Amino acid sequence: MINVTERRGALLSAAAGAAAVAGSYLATGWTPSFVVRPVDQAVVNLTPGPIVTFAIETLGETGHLIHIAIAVAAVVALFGAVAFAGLRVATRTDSRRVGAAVAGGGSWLLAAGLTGVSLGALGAGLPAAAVVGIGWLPRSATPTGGDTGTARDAPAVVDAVRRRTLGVVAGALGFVAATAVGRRALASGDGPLPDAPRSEGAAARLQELDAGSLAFESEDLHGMVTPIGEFYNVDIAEFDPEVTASEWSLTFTGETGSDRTVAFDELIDRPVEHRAITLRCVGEDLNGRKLDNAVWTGTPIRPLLESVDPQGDCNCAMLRGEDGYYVQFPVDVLAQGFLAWGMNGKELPSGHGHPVRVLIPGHWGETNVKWLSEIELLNVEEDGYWEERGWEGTGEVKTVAKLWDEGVTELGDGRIELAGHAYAGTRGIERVEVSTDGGETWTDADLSEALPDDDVWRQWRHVFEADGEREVVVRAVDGEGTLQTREESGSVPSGASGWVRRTVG
Ligand SMILES: Nc1nc2c(c(=O)[nH]1)N[C@H]1C(S)=C(S)[C@@H](COP(=O)(O)O)O[C@H]1N2
Ligand SMILES: [Mo]
Repeated sequence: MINVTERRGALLSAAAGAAAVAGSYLATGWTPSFVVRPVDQAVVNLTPGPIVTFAIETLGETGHLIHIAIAVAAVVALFGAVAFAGLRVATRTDSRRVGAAVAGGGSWLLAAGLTGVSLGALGAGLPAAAVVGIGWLPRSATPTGGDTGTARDAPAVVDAVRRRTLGVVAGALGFVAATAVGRRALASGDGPLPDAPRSEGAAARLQELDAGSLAFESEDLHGMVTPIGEFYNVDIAEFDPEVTASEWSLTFTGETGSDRTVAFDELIDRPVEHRAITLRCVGEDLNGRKLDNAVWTGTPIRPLLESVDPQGDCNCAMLRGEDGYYVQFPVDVLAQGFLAWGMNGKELPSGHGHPVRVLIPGHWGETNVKWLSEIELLNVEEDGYWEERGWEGTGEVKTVAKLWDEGVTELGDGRIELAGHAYAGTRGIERVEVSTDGGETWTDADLSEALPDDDVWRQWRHVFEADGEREVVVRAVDGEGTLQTREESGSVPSGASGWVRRTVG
């Protein structure tokens, strides 16, 4: 049987655990120093490949939420156990101070142990100490006289204890809620991203893309360039690594004539380019939203690569990021790539690989390593993170024409505008064809201007008279004249294929 005291202890401990986690979040925000992060990392690492694949394929964002929820629950339980010990010690020693010190000090140690950051860990320690310090009651004040006994005591005493407990628990939950809301507001007030070093030429590139773009009726449909805050995001971890430009370096290792480490200042001193490069994730649905375009500021990889004299037998390299991500593909492909420190003229935001990421034209998103730290030249091919989990996503992108919800607009005069983006990597898009009769007949859509030398999507637009329900189908033809594959397949393992179709009108 659980008696009143035990229930009270459990409730207070849970409240203290939640308050400790919230306090850590208040101190650190959603950064690697937040106590949930190491546990989340463990959850990710311990999850078997097929489940990760299932989560991506079937659950999508829900999959992320689930593993975050598991990690948060585990961390609340850990801090709850420390608080519970604090309550016990308080009762043993009959001292509120000692109990609070044990709960607070223990939580601080636990947080510091988990994150390695001792100052931020105070954020976890203080609320835990407060909950235990305020919540604990001496034997003389509890109905059952402390640790053991049953609730046979005077109703007035029971009531007073209950009020005290609920007050402390409500206070702790209020703290959790205020922290969750307040910290987010604080983070979004971080202000605009600074301009990237040597990004002066990016503005001209952005204007050039703008000038060649189609005007859409729908205001929600992206133009040629995706705004930074709306650019899609795919990460293996819930927490972005925090790497400052002065800490950052890139090391070439493995089968090289000579290893080499490049620092940030050295990198940005190299010849600068501003390139439009579109990214698409191999894991997205045929008509999914993990396709975006930006203008990136950076420097070509080829000269750096040649300077280390790659010598491996497989002509292949493993790239690694600070988050533990790794991907392997041919050196020839890497040599066409780009090391970027700017996005649409701004410093790379943390979610897109601050301070430096790789961009590989025409290849699936997973080759574009963020928070890049190492390029290892190999002798033998090895699987990357996603390849170990069953994907084949290091090759060239498939051709696709999208028709998103925002791309269908009733113009009010009986006509409907269909609009979207089409992408075929470095092959380019030659034509987008639209059918409004389920694929019987086809019309060429209007296209935004073709941009040479880039790896960038094109916009398409087609207006037609709406006369009842129509089945619309769209398909693209790439710059080599090849029609988008008709045969339908899911995204696993090498990207979705088929033609996007939807009912309109
Ligand atoms: N270090 C690192 N790089 C990474 C990833 C990652 O999880 N970690 N995800 C890859 C995948 S699968 C894709 S589709 C792109 C997405 O880039 P974005 O988040 O900037 O859109 O980054 C790639 N680079
Ligand atoms: Mo991806």
